[in-house]
Amino acid sequence: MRRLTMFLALGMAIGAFGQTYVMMPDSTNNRLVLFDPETGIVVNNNLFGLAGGTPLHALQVGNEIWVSEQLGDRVSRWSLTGDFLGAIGPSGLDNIRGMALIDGVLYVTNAGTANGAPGAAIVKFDAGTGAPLGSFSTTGLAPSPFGILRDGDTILVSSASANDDIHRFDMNGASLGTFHNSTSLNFAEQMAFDANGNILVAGFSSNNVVVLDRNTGAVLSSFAASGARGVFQLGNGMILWTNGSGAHVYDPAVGRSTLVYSGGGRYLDLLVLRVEGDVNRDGCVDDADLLAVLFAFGQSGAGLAEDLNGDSVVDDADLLIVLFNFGNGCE
Ligand SMILES: [Ca+2]
Ligand SMILES: [Ca+2]
Ligand SMILES: [Ca+2]
Ligand SMILES: [Ca+2]
Repeated sequence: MRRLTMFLALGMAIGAFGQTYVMMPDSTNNRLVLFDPETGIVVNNNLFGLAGGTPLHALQVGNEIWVSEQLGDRVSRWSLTGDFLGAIGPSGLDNIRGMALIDGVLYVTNAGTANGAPGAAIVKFDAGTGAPLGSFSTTGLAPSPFGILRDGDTILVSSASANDDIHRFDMNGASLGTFHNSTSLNFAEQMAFDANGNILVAGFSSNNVVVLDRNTGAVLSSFAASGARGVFQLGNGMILWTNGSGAHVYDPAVGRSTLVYSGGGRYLDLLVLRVEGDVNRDGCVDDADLLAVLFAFGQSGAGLAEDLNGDSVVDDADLLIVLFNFGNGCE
């Protein structure tokens, strides 16, 4: 009984820290959906409405959410509460899919040549200003690029058509060779690291999710996943994956998937919401945050965690932010 009580208390405590979510654009209902990163359970089936244009991949960029629109030929920018802030494109983009944010640079997979776009390529933008930073071609290597995954100082690019299913590039776009190309995986969409550091890939036409050895690219395992598009490793060891029917949780222990959300399933990515005044980012504004500000009081410089209003000095303004938000996010 005591053990059960402790378990419940722990569960509630974890719930209090639930500021991290998995987000997914629903391309049928044009809205952003949130899942629990531990269990894959839907937390919010409509955080806010999207503009349409087949929203495919939502990425957090600072305090904004950027969404690739495959048919809209643009990356739309949204506040965390769903205010439309503008867009990158359609100039220079056509038929875009998955994206990645790497060291302040937005990488966008592009397939078409309309709007002055470069065809099969990765198009880069400054994630701070949105300014274009050029592109590199993936023609003949990842002929219809669909997803990007950073792996150390390299990037993997998945492709809807071989060869290759997945090709490796350096950060400047130079080819580093085939990562994976076989009939076990066809029309590769989203890639993600699994709990062991290997690479999950959604196979849209091979109707599966495969696990590839991070070093060799060899298939380690796979499971059936009809028309798979998105994939994400959950904290509980199960796999969240998506397709045109919605989102599913695969349990490796029983070898079965369960539908957890109905809609137009697309790519999955993390959304981390910060509670205002939460200096130590444990999801709760309490005396620990107050003490942190007091200890740092008077310090100046860029990027201080205790500088809550971002004016490069820790002073009474930051203290007031903690006090005004005291107790927020706490059970
Ligand atoms: Ca287009
Ligand atoms: Ca293949
Ligand atoms: Ca805190
Ligand atoms: Ca300050």
